[in-house]
Amino acid sequence: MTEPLVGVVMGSASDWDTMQHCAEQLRTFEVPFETRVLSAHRTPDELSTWIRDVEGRGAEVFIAAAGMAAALPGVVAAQTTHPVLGVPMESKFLGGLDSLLSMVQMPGGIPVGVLAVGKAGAVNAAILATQILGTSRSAFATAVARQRAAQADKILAAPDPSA
Ligand code: RP5
Repeated sequence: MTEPLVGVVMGSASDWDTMQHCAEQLRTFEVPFETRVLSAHRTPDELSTWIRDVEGRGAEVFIAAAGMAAALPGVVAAQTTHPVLGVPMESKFLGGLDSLLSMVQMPGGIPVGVLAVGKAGAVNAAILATQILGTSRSAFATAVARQRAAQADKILAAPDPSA
């Protein structure tokens, strides 16, 4: 079995509806990854154990998704020197602005790269993780470039919405 290059963690199983799009994008790029539901608040010890474990098995990038008081990416970043990408989940009462602000205001010295709220962020986190891996693995860089070209072709094939 291929060991994961990306560790994808989410604070609750309720985040999967959104994060399945991240997993799907990683699969499209054939990036080996592993997903876990682990919470900074509800399962802090198990989260630390998993970070060490998945790093030991080769993970080079982390994607962490959480909603509300979204501490998860920051807590992951505090425990690894690999890049951590945060995906703010849309939340019931504050629409995800709470998640976004919780993630983006990291103190200097412990960075988290924060993506858009919701599905766009989930997909973009997967693309950005693949781009990071692509700096040392040309197959991943090529996969991203191909998708970018296909995306442009699709738009340019139907440029007039009134036609
Ligand atoms: C966060 O709280 C999770 O990431 C989730 O987005 C949110 C709500 O969690 P549940 O109450 O649905 O488990 O920790």
